[in-house]
Amino acid sequence: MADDDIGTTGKVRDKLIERKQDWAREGRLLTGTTADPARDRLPPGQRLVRDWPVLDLGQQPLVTEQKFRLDVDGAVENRLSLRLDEFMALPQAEGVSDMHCVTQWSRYDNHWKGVPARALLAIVQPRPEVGHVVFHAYDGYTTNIRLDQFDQPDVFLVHQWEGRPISREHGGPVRMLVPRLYLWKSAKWLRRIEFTIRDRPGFWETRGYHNNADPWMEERYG
Ligand SMILES: Nc1nc2c(c(=O)[nH]1)N[C@H]1C(S)=C(S)[C@@H](COP(=O)(O)O)O[C@H]1N2
Ligand SMILES: [Mo]
Repeated sequence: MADDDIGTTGKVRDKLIERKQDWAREGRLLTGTTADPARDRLPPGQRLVRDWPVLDLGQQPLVTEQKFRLDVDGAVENRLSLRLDEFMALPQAEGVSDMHCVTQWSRYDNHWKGVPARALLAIVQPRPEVGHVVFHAYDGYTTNIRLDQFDQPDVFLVHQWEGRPISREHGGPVRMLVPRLYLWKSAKWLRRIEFTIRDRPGFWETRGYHNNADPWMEERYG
């Protein structure tokens, strides 16, 4: 399967995607309230979990060190195409953040290690006209955010969770972490980061999910 081609052959997967699209149309799980992140740590309609649920399109690519490549391109001054050891040699930092999934679970105090988005920005230097970022993954998944949402101190390209390498099911060796947006914006099995001038909605964004995905505004669908 090509990197940019979501396989649509799996019947089970088609059913799963259809069901989620139906939920989006029906506005399932919406409480109709909003909250202030400064006051309310838990966004509306969410409940806390202690484990870390696994959600994806049902296919978990095996991205070996041998196979791994991370391309950073689009409208940037300096493009990158990194092997895993080259990625690990970029500036690293640790962070603690909460996760919020549109399927209603939240998990507090996750410890991460990885490359801060801002460190990457300093290296690749997006051109002034860049306004958006598209993440591409090894399973063909894509998702989009604005540049100002990427350019935040708590956004990381992560490779460790709770002191251990991120597991295959959670998107290892390297996944995105954009903790103040619903978790579908955090692409697992990261393959490519593309800086774009115009917005390009990704896999779920073109299937009824909200483009902006702020949990405190309950931007689940839209
Ligand atoms: N590559 C890829 N990334 C993905 C997905 C996916 O299907 N493929 N699913 C998204 C969705 S809908 C969610 S809720 C989170 C789940 O991450 P987790 O399985 O580590 O909890 O991953 C997001 N990133
Ligand atoms: Mo999700």
